[in-house]
Amino acid sequence: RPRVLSGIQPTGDSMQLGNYLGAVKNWVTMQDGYDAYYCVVDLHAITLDPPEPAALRERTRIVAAQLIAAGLDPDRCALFVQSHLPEHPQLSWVLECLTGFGEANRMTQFKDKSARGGADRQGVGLFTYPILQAADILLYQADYVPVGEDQRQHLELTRTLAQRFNSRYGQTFTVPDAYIPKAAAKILDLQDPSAKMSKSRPDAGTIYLADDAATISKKLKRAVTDLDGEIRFDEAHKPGVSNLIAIHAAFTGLSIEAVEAEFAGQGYGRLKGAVAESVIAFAQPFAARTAELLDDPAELDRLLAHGAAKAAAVASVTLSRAYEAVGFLPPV
Ligand code: AQP
Repeated sequence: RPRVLSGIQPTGDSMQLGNYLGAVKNWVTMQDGYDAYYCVVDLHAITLDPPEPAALRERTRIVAAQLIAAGLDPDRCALFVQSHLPEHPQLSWVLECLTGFGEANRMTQFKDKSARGGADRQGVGLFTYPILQAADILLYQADYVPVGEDQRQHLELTRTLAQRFNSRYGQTFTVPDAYIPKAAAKILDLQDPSAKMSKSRPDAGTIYLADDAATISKKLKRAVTDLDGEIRFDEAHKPGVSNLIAIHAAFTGLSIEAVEAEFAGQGYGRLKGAVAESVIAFAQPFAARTAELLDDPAELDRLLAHGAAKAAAVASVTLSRAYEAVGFLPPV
């Protein structure tokens, strides 16, 4: 079976709609037919505004619970926490030494995220995190990486580093392909449809899967649209309306064309109301299941330990091969 690996950061108190539609929904589908590894990437979560230690621990459990509530089954996939596997930073170091400074500097997420903070918020970790991400992926010899469109450039870097390592030290890593959904690959901020929806942007433009029904309705009611009043999918000229159509289509399973047809000639208010209903129909049972899982943190931790053991079986083999290829003296 082909292998897949992907990760999500435990930043914020809940995953947002874009995380689910752009990535996690595919993770759930890919448990069948793929050898699937999914990781809560907590090492990445301290790259920008490191959270309070207790909050980071809590958020790690929340994301893990949300992933299970979304449909991941710890028996059918390996669901684990990145910091439980020391192999991730151990491989990352080697890949850092293979990465050009200019190459890392071209990463647009680094530019976006560092532009948002002051100089004191820009640690070296924010600069090198795409390389740690490459290690996350290459350790598992992943064939596919199911991610949203925003991660395409990082995946390209991963492919480049795998090829560079293989040509310098001999065939060691599988060169992975991105697996990006055709629809909903990039969910946009409701208040600023020129930006992607993100946990680290202001709350009003981001729907969290933990938001209650009233909050979801309010955020959607206030979503920025345009002045021509026509419900039509046109990402270039009508990004706000197209975003609402894409969200509705993804949650109802309808095609974009079917949504356009359903709302032809109607006002934006009607569309927003319907999107709110389809999001809430998913979010309410999802929140209830998440709460149940969080009620028993010991069981959740046990599931994550089980996932870490499955991940370690693969990661330790890859790391030993890579270290040996580089020429590090093996421990006896
Ligand atoms: N707006 C989006 N549309 C589609 N996919 C998205 N993803 C994130 N935002 C969108 C996908 O979600 C997965 C996990 O993302 P992450 O939390 O690890 O990091 P991120 O991409 O940086 O997500 P956020 O929400 O924007 O978090 P912050 O603000 O903390 O950095 C990835 O596969 C990503 O493509």
